Amino acid sequence: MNKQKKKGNHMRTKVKRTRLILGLLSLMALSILAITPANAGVIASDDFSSVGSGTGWAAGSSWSGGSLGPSGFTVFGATSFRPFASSVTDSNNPLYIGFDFTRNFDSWAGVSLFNGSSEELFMGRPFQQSRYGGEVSDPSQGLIYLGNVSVDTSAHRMVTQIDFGGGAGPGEDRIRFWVDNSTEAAPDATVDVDGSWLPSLFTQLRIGSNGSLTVDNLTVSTSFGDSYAGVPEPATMSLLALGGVAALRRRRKA
Ligand SMILES: [Ca+2]
Repeated sequence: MNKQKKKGNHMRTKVKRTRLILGLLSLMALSILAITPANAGVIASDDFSSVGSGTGWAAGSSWSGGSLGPSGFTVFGATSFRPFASSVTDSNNPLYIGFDFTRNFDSWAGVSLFNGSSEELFMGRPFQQSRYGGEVSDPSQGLIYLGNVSVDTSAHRMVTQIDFGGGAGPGEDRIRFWVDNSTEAAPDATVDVDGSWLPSLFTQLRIGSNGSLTVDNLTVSTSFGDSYAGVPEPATMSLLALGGVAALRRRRKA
């Protein structure tokens, strides 16, 4: 009697385990499905996992003048450029640029959008500023905007949006800026700029600092979510897949 009861309990545990694994598998499938369409608006990204990693960059290009490490790409008193595969234009509207940002030493540090050799928008720690923000380049006067987060040596997630034609005045663009802030409706800074200050296309990105700057999980996209969260690293995707395979194996054995 006791033995049979035990067997029954064992069967029920088995059924429960199979149900649990099936549940986990469907959750995994759902998360992969959720990741795929969310990345549809990604124009360029780099997880800095290896030299030449990332998508949306000119064929054969890579960041130079810096070093790759576990926390990203670091420049030290240097600038590093990488051209886009094709020009990023105002047809990608609004345009979001997101990255992990860690700086050191008392100097400027930032990621900049360039049109050819002309720097157009700087994002990070503008020269001598005590808070993070950005600077719109202009031959006569730079326009600096700042968020609420004070400059330190911790890692921060920064997102900048260019809303082409979204400014209050005629022909004005609007720039919105978030630091460690995942609420799109409440940016840390909002500024309108004359549309003639910002070009309608960008050809390359620059990572630069007069001190040290580490950047990771860089994402240029047309969605706040993609640029805030960053694109999952291939390692994460492989782990998800491995988890699925392992669960299947366990299920077959059971
Ligand atoms: Ca990385």
